[in-house]
Amino acid sequence: MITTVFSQEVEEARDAGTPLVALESTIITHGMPWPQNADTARAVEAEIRDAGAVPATMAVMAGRLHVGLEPEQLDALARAEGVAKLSRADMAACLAAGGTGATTVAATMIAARLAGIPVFATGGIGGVHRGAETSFDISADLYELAQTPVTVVAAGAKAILDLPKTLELLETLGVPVICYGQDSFPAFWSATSPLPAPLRMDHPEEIARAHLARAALGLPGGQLVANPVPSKNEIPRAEMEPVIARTLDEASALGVTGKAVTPFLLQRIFDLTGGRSLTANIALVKNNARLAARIAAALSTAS
Ligand code: PSU
Ligand code: MN
Repeated sequence: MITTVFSQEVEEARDAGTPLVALESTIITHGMPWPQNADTARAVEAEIRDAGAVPATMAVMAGRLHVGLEPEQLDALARAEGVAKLSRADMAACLAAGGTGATTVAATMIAARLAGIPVFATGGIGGVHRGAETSFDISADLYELAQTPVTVVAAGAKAILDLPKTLELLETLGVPVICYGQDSFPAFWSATSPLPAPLRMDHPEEIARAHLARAALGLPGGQLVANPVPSKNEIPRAEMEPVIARTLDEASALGVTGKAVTPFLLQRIFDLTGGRSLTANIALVKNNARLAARIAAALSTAS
């Protein structure tokens, strides 16, 4: 029914049993401006290779599901405009229509499961938006974590969100939130937050064992590994909060809703921080890629 295309290096990794790490493409098309998006995508892939694993960047291109992109495909996606942002609700429709779309966290988890890749690195997951009690804007990423068995390494949820509500919903959905090496939940651009870590682990091997234990218990769903941005690249919360509040006011004044909200906020935060938010974002994605590669290696020896 659907055509899956593996990149050459993913194909070789599958044959050789080399650990794979899934990567999303919405961060490339909707999360960062060109050309930093292309540079970052390449740098993140390189981090994974340096750690002995192989990157599998997911995307739908011309109606085919790509698991791993060739360098020229990655570049074309980074330059493309008007690419769809695909989540659980619209991924199949895009494939059926022969369309092209970038995968969010939810859609990347679906592709990773299909390809047998248990670990995925990104920047920050979507979550419960501030004001969700009236807008009902809650990312499908949370529900995907509840049902698709992929361990997602992120710097927490994007701090534009309502982080306490996001953690509450993750708990309700039975998603383990594992903070890596610290006792507080990271806040994307900021390494820490006042929110206590629901779970803490300090070793990739332990995270891998927890992933396997969930499967052994017959539990559906994945794990969120919340890995703080390296402290030298962080923007402290006290500095971020007024910026976030201002961009949220702008979004509501302009009537930005639905899928456009997250890309709009990220772009305005980039403008208002003079690009520092992007520097932090790039550093945290690379950091997440390194940790994901270590978890993938631990999983491939443990299973
Ligand atoms: N992380 C980033 N930048 C991004 C995203 C994550 O550093 O652009 C994307 C992810 O693809 C995530 C999506 O799934 O934002 C969430 O969008 P929404 O809030 O509309 O569900
Ligand atoms: Mn949304």
